[in-house]
Amino acid sequence: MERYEKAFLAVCAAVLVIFLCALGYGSVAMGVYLPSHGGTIYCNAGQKLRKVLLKTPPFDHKGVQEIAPGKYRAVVIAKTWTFTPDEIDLPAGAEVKFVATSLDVIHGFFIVGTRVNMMLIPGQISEFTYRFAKPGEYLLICHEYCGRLHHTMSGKVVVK
Ligand SMILES: [Cu+2]
Repeated sequence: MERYEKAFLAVCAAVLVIFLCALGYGSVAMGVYLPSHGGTIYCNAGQKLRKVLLKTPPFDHKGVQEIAPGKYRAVVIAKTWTFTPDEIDLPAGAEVKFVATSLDVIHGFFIVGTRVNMMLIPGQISEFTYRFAKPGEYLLICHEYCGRLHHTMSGKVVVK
């Protein structure tokens, strides 16, 4: 084997090891992970997604619910160009599981300054768990272009 081939293989192996270490560090030490798929909302032929969704738990009770001491669930529905509810109030230090979906087109669900970043697809349930350690007001925005008034689609998370 040529000397340059060995050097090239060594560089490739080193780059692979560095990338795997970065992936491991990000997912284990920093807690970065993809949003999970919370399920699918099925409609029969002729049914409107809107009617089925609003009767399907947990979307029949939108908003924040305490599911265990210090643990909350925030159920949010996105539609052009609003989030319902558009204000989510939480106590500092609480762990919250966002459960969200879209009624019409693909929307984004991004809370600025946090790792909460999901895509909301009609008929699909997106979930993401996060702990808000610091009190403050966090901006919630749609970051998937969803039409003419996309830039106005926002909400807030108020942590006290
Ligand atoms: Cu949008």
